[in-house]
Amino acid sequence: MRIAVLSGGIGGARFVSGLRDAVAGHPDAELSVIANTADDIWLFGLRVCPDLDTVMYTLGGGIDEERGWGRSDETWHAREELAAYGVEPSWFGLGDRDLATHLVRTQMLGAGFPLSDVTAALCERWGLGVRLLPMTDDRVETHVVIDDATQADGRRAVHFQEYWVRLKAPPAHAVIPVGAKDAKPAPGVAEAIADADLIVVAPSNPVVSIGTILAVPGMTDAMRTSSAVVVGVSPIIYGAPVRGMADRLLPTIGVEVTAQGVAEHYGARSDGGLLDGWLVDESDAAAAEPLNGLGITTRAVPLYMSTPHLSRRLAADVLDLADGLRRG
Ligand code: FO1
Repeated sequence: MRIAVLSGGIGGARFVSGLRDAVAGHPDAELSVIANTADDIWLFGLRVCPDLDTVMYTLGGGIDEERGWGRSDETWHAREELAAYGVEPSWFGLGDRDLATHLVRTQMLGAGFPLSDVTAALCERWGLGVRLLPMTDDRVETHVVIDDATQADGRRAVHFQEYWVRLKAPPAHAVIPVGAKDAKPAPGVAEAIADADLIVVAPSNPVVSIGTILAVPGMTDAMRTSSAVVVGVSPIIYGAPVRGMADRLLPTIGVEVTAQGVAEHYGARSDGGLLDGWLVDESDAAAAEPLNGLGITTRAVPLYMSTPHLSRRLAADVLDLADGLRRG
């Protein structure tokens, strides 16, 4: 069974880890993870790819579980030295072990390798057991428009990482995936979607993770024309994101911060949208009836992935719903 997963950062990585465990028994299971790269940032001359690294470290067993990003057993000497030199940005934490990943990536990019080759090379070390693909090898960068009284029009755009890490996600007016319209899906991405038996939209941020992946021209058409069953997992539980800032960003695209609102935003496959099925938390069971009415087969299951066992169970619920949809 070929499965393609659209994933962002921490929530998506935890879900993919559970899915890999859930299909461990299926010898014919092939898992491809298409990760968001619009969070990526140049820092001190190094290319940092947070969502790719979060999936790589989580599935490779190198993640810092408590933070959900960066490396376990991390030290911060380089960061302290950079701060001692007074160089900015000091608000983004680059750990010493994590720096090695960015050094290798930057060296390979500098030698002319595309991000997809670099990612495959880095993943060699970690033995993920899944194929990790950047959504594109081209530059796509999420900028967020926020208030700024010092500007003539009272607004300015900041890189997503500054918005999220330094500014702590203030109210936003717009989210712009800069460069998206000129981007192409990375090698293997369109095929992973076209050849999939199941496509899963992971419980990642619908605006700056899933939204940016879908902003790459060709992605939504590939999903709509794929013969795969498409099942999504709500990133919103009882009106709030499990983590992150989806509640701040969904209003910028006019989407309600609810499990139902996000599903309606992705749309029903039968209506030209993306979803065949949708999982909501038990606390959002009331969303099932209206969504079923829209043609999105919806089930209420426990969505919190606070342990690997729960991630595996959620993944099993996705596979179960997909099975039911395939049988028709
Ligand atoms: N998130 C933070 O809140 N603070 C940080 O200092 C920080 C550093 C960092 C370094 C490498 C990396 O891969 C991720 C890092 N993140 C940090 C998380 C990052 O902002 C988010 O994981 C994604 O961009 C959103 O999914």
